[in-house]
Amino acid sequence: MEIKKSGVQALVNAVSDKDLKSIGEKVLLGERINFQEGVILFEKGSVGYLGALANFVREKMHGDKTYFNRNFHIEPTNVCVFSCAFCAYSRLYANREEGWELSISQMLDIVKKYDGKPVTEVHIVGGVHPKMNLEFFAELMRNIKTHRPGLHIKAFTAVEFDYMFRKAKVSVEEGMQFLHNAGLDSIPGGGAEIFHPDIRQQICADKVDADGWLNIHRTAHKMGMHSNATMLYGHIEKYEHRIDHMERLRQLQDETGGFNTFIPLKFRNKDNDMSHIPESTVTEDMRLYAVARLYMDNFPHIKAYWPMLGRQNAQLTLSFGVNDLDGTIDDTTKIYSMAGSEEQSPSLSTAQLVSLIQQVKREPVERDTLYNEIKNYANADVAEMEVNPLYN
Ligand code: V47
Ligand code: SF4
Repeated sequence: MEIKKSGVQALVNAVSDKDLKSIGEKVLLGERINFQEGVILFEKGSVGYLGALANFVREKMHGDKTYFNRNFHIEPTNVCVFSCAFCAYSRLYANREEGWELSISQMLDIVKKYDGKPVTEVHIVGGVHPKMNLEFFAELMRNIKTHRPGLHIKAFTAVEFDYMFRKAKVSVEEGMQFLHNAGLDSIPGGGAEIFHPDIRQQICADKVDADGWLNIHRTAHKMGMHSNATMLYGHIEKYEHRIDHMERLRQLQDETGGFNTFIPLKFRNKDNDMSHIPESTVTEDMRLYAVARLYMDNFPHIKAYWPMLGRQNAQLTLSFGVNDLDGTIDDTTKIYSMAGSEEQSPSLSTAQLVSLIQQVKREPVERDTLYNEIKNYANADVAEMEVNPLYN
């Protein structure tokens, strides 16, 4: 570790820009960088410099460990009352007969498909359908827990919570407690997009605002639940908006400590009302991941969601601050593929995920949702795993 520090130290010493040098020195000393410094990193930091600093922090926190979990997704519906400009779902409301909506028993059938398989988490997120209310989802939670009590339920974005609580006329505390009692264990990070109102007004004006999103997560944290946070980047936002977004999350994390993971989501431009906007380059993606690792100093984990980036770019992020690759996912439904992600029906076997991580000389570690380590695959033989049904 010391040798690596001296390498980054030499890089910091050699950089001629005085702002980048002083930020680099702060990072090496483990000091927090401020708003202005975050913006400077975006404006002036080369991909190489940002990557070296972020990798230094990543390795100081986690060494080569790269986490993943064994999970599957359920999307209850693709119909949505909101009209986010970047989302392929939002068009469907007017023609909702073309969309799908799953009943509780259909969703339970999906859960049952994994009986006997060593998955640890179900991730449930979808559009906001007016008929799927608080009681419906509480019933779903209860059914899943009755069928498989040990399965961790990570479900619903703050957008879905906000709608179902308002419709049921309950407070955030009451609604969250009700779902928690029914079996909800933790909360994924969706719906955050870009918090700053100048951008939010243009891309998703009609859904929960920044304070509402943050308050839902604060409430969950205070009940002892953990959650994730996302940021949809690479569209019309400026560097200031990205740092503003990260700053708001960093402040809430200082207050509650309830976030596990920050997940930057790359804007994909297929089949939505922002299709005219070009997607960000891989270089800009890597710079973003690196700044996220540097700025979000109180977030234990930075996750690359591989279906959005593609597998090879996800591997690359592991040198730019990322230490988590989400999971096996097994999603046969549509939100990402509709928006143009690399993966049409994202799913990787455990053997494939382990191999992806080993190929770039990192240490694969299977975790549960709360980052308890389940198994270290540093010395695993992928060829053997591939013929073992436990890993496929
Ligand atoms: O909030 C929608 C995004 C999110 C597009 O917490 C798009 O573990 C890119 O939050 N281009 C929902 N992104 C998904 C989400 C998530 C996914 C995986 C893991 C976790 C977690 C959370 O999907 C939405 C929105 O930001 N999204 N459309 C698009 N065109
Ligand atoms: Fe609905 Fe979410 Fe899509 Fe917005 S991003 S239209 S809230 S599914």
